[in-house]
Amino acid sequence: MNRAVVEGSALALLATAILALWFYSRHTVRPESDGGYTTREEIRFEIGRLQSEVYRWLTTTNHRDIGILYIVFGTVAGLWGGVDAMMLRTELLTPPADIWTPETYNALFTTHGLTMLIFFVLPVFFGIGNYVLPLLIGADDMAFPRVNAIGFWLLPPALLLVRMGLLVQVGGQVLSLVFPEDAIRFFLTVREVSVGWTLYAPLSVQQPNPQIDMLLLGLHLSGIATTVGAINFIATVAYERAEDVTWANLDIFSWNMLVTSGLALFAFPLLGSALVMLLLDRNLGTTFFATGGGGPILWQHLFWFWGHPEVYILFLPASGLMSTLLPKFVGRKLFGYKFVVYSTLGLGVLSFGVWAHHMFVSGVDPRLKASFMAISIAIAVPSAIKVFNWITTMWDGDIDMSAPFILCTGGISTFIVGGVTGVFLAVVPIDVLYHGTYYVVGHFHLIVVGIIPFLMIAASYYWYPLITGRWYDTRLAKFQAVLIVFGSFVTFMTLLVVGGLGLPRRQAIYPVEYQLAQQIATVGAYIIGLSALLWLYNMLVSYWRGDVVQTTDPWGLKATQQFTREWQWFEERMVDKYDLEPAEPDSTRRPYAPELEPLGLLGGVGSVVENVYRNASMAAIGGFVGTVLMTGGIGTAVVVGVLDPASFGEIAELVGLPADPLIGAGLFLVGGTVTWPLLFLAFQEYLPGRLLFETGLVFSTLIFSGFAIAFYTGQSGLALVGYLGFSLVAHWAYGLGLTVTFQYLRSRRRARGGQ
Ligand code: HEM
Ligand SMILES: [Cu+2]
Repeated sequence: MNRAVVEGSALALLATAILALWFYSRHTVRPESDGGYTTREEIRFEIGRLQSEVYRWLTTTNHRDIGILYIVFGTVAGLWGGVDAMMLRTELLTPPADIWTPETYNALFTTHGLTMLIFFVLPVFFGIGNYVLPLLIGADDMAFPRVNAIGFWLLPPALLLVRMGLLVQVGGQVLSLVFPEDAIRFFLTVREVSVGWTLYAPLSVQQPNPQIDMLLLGLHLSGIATTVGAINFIATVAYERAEDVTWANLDIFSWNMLVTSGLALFAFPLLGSALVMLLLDRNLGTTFFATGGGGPILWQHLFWFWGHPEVYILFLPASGLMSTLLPKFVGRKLFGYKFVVYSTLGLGVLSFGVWAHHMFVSGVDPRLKASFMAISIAIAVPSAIKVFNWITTMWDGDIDMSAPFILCTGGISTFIVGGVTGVFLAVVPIDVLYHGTYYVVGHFHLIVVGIIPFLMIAASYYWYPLITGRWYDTRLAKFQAVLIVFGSFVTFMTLLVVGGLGLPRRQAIYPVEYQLAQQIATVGAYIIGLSALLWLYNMLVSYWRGDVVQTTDPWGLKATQQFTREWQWFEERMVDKYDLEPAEPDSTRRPYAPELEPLGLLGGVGSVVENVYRNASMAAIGGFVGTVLMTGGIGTAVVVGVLDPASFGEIAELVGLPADPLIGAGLFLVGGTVTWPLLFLAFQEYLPGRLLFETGLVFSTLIFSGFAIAFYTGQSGLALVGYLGFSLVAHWAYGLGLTVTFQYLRSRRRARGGQ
């Protein structure tokens, strides 16, 4: 099939669908009083309004408008990159390269990676930052509003330069219907770049395709745009804060945008220089990256010195959103604010010290490798601090099972699996094995498709009432949230598994025995694609047809004292515009009061039995959720090879069944669902500490110790460390699922008027 035509049509279809939706939702809400005929004057008025709207959007310097522009731009780029991804996964439905050619496949993963990393993630985060950061810190606008506009308007030409290959190719197809081949030679020689998103020399120097030069120029331009935007964020946070906003109470999202911008400021100029050097090598005969000059390894050093900080530039705003949103949906303040700030700063500093972990197989000096390995593993510490702070924030909370909450917990789980698999890759011998396999793809996609877009979507739901004054469709949103979390796990866990079995990445053709796994991954990817479209539909249609927000506190944040500045701003606007009264909470959340919970050693066995009886259904649900969460960790451990599946066989043997790992796994699931939560409920009052958080942690650690000893199968050295690490993470994930489910079910029961 012809790639350019397929992709061009897919994009055209998408654009038409969006326009149709726009038309549909605008026109069905405002019935004309005269039966629907528009007069000539009205048409003129509409066109006049359209002109002034276009003019406004092109010239605006207001931070909220520019925020919207960034978000829309990023979303368009994300959809474009998403079409690439769907095409990639479609090719992989069958082992041979029979849908697209291998060359096309190479072009697809190159443009997919670049579009997603450069034109989707950062613009969307800069957009969210532009919209809410000044509101959060009580500033009137960004520090340099015009520079802000310039920073944005550099991006569309940059994207066009980078992706011009496709446009030229589609143009060529159309022209070739009319003109002879000779007349349109240019259109036929330019094609999308296919050297991989890392643009490794010498391939990127030697390929004649002129589109590579366009791409380098486009990337350079986007780098300038990013630097400009970053300077603006830094200046805004440093100088535009309201009087009472100090460094000690600056909100977490602004902290993250600040650190992100700092990273961008150090990283992007370096990328810019490297791109110029590559351009010179390609066009003016310099030899920066030729074997006689600096050599191809020089490119890798320069590239990854930007490239690794870049992954944190992408990740930090997402973690800032998590720290901002999660507390709102569990009714508790963020746990350990200071440590979350320190871990953010720590990640920022460390991320510049690990670039060579991408080069473990590139022939770098082994002594260097060892030090890069050490720092790469050390990076897990600040990441883990964040995770534990999030988990602790949820503990004992009043959980509001809304779409943003589902996305937050989904994001934490993908980040745990993505992060832990990253720690493994940071270990030289393991990376030597897995480098270049789907394992790497699974690892980084659990982060770049997991936590990052999940949190973008969560933020879009959370601030939707603030931005539009309307509600999105909450039921559709919940469905969409569940769908995207599910799709991501199906897709990328499968890739981790086939990578663990050794399937190389970046290949259109693969051995037949992987077909089923590849198909599962593709179906998962389609599920992700579908949920992205549902999100888009919800955002667009609700803009015109959603329920109008009737309160100044749509999320009930006053009740938990989390009514932050941007909502105060919203409240003032609503009061001004619609004469609403500021919302008064019915009650503020009751503080934790242990004496209200059943307690007492004297109650003895009687209370144990009573507890179990009262809580059996709760236990089953909680146990099931916990066990499923845990399976992710254990599955990864099996794939990585630190846990022997045979140990599951031993579980079966213990109860006198044949030593089959499958039977064992089944028993494990049933046992995990039934026994452990019942034990937990029965003994919770004898375990030390606060009812849920500490007891949950102690309980899952105890279970972990038992498990680790019982099923130890003779690992030693690194494998032993891995075995213990994985089991611990898996059990804590179990404890998290269990206790959060309990908490949720309990709060529902309370809400229904029960105990
Ligand atoms: C914070 C979010 C993260 C993002 C967005 C991310 C993204 C990526 C990307 C895009 C690659 C692919 C490079 C390629 O094309 O070969 C990659 C590879 C890698 N990542 Fe991550 N990563 C993240 C976190 C981590 C963490 C926490 C670690 C380890 C502590 C880690 C360690 C690695 C290593 C060692 C590789 C190289 C693997 C190889 O090439 O064999 N990453 N990551
Ligand atoms: Cu890295």
